[in-house]
Amino acid sequence: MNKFNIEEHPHRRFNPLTGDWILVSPHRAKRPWQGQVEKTVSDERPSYDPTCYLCAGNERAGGKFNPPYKGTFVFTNDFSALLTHSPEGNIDEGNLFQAKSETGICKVICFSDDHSMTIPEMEVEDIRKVVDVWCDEYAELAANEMINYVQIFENKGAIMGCSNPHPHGQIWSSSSVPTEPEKESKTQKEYFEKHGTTLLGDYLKAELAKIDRILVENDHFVALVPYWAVWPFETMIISKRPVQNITLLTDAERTALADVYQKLTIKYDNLFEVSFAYSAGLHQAPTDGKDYPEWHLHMHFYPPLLRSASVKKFMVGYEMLATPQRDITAEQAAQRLRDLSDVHYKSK
Ligand code: H2U
Ligand code: ZN
Repeated sequence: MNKFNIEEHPHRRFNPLTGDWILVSPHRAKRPWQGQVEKTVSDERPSYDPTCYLCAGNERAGGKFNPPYKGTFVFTNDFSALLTHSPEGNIDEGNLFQAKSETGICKVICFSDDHSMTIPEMEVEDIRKVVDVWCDEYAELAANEMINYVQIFENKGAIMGCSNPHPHGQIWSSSSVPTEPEKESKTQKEYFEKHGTTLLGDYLKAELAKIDRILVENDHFVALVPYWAVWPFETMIISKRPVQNITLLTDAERTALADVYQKLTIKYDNLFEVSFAYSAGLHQAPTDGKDYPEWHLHMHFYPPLLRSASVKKFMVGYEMLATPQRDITAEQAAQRLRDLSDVHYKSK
């Protein structure tokens, strides 16, 4: 029997942020592919679309009109998944039937008045305005006694179920801490109590010493492929300074976040020369008024594409029933992304 080689042999990897294990099968990456043939779809769009419910001045479902905004624009989701005034209630029938009423506030953020834009095609100074909106919204929602967690996210691309190509993101804030941040809260607290430093601070230091999973680095942020990535081109942005939430970022750090967000998404677009779909979002400390020194601000990117502009990874079968699995290793994915140009393919 030859020696275990992480580049070649099936293995499990641990995600210290969630406590989950994933399966990696590097030997399978060599298997032949006879799948869909690529067809190039043009994604050219006008700067203004009279039928778009996010463009300035247009009517939304439900009859409200967007103002003639420039830059960013925030509004309360017309079809909010959470409501401010749902009645309080609790069902607890012997542990097996539990339910609790839940309240919250959902918002939509237009990143730009330009319908044709996407984050990787926007200027850093304009993405910085999006970061500023995130900060303002987080602060406002955190000040609301009802809200104990603020989830800021971006769902990009029809393949991710995004309903409209107009550049936008969402915020869902709630009275409970949802499942994923709850898991990360627990693991980060345990780590901080044991080591006195943040889990992601130590992880980032170790990654910067290794280099092989680093994609983009500026003075204040790093984008990398996490060791435990599940999606083929999953990445994370981590702040170099451990901060609990975005409102604690300095002026220079806010711009650096906009910069790394742009550079990472340019690499994504360049991978298959297509506007690259993903779900991305910030993870930060709960907003229940307590102090969370263990919480380290970061952003996850979960893109579904695997092999080309249209061939996506399916989380099905074994993944649904047992554990997530990937073929190409995190290091191979990082290498591919790192080798790509920092200049957007459309502007070449
Ligand atoms: P996506 O980012 O997944 O496409 O969702 C867009 C959101 O916009 C969605 O949550 C909201 C939907 O409820 N929306 C409005 O608030 N007003 C509208 O007129 C249409 C869509
Ligand atoms: Zn639009």
